[in-house]
Amino acid sequence: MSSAAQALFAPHALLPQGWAQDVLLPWDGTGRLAEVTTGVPPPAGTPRAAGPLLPAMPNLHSHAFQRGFAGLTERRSGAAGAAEDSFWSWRELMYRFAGRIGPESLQAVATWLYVEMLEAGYTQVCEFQYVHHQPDGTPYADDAALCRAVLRAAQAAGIGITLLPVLYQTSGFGGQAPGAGQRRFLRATDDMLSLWELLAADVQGMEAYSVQKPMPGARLGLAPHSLRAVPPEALREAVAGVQALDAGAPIHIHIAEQVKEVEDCLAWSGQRPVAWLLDHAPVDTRWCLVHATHMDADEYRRAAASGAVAGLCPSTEANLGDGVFDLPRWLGGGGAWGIGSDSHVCVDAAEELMLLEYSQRLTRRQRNVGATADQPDVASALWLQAVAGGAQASGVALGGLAPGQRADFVVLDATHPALAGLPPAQQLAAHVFASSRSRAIDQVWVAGRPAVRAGRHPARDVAFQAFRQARAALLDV
Ligand code: NGQ
Ligand code: ZN
Repeated sequence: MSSAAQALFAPHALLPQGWAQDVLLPWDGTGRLAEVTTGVPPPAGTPRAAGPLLPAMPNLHSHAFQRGFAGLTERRSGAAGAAEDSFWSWRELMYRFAGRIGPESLQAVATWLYVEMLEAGYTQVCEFQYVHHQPDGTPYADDAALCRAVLRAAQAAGIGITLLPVLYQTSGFGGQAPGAGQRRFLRATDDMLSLWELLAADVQGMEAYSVQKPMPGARLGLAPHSLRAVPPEALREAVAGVQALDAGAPIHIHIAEQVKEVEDCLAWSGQRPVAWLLDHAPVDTRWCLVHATHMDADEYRRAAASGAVAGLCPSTEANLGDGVFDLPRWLGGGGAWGIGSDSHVCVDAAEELMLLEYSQRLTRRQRNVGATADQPDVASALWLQAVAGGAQASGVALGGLAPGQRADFVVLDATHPALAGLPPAQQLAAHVFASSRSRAIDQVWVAGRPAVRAGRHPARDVAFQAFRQARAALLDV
């Protein structure tokens, strides 16, 4: 396979409308698909995908630093029983870890994480970046030091990034003073807008595509952390300020993840969080409502109709004991959704989709809940929906195998024991539901370039060594 390829031929590819045969996928000099033609003979000299070809998956929610302590909180903290361990006690441990991260360690952890993401079929990451300052809360000499660390990591790994610098001001509804564990996150609204302008220049530089060093798209958005952390006036000003600079900038917010958050919001405002947000913010297709786990029927209907993407993080939501999103209700309202790996206890697009579908089956006692009238194969249906919603939340054209979209592909390993000899839709189903946590990915392409071959990213070993050292140093304090 030549890295200078300008087209790929796929005997089987998952197009937005479903599986197609003998698909030719040529792209232009900016790495975007020029056209998608089906039923054509393989052109001489064009590389051929050895397995079923899928659109690559956007990862719509990441806190990169949390990869460094994934797996380290699976231990009961007291004698009183499981009730003592909750999202909120996990958060205390997470804050301790967040207190130690620095620009170099963040870059090392994020680079490794992004290598893992690429190997797992994700080609764009929405990085919800909220650690901004030094451990005592004073800004770094370069106010953008930690945001720039994740931009460098994305560049080193070759993953597209939607950077979402986070606005964080309070510890609870009604303007409660932040705690010591939150001081690295705090920014006045003006400081956020100046940071945003600094980063806008960096991100624009990354967008430049040259034949020597093609870069996948970078995009800058804004993340008001949550209604707990951002008072109404700051939310209004920051969103308006960013949208004056870039009218289409993605806006991501954590919302209604925990029951306590809903109760506190009701006590503060008389409204549930999603209802409050829909009444007080210009929620539309630019918005990503991360988690949105606890909505009543009216909130499901209104939020879906707003055009916002539901940012589902199935493995983290299970890990933290959040609750279960009602996917059929959301789909019934025409809602868009995508997946994020959030705290990175799992970095695998297929596994997230499996967990999402299984949470629905367990609560409804039904099967194939995510399938649609157009797409009865549940893995194909989930994959396509998550790609479309993830692309929308990323603010980047990577919404599947269609002209104008970035040439980002996953080629499955058709020789994997779970897949070998099956028809293509069943190979994807086996990848999602039946590969027993072993990966069935052969290649991943980003903007018309192979980023992963034979399941491996070329920087895997170097990135892993740096990650290992950084994690050991972070834990040894
Ligand atoms: C975060 N994570 O910002 O990392 C949050 C926890 C919070 C998730 N919500 C902190 N999964 O929400 O206050
Ligand atoms: Zn989060």
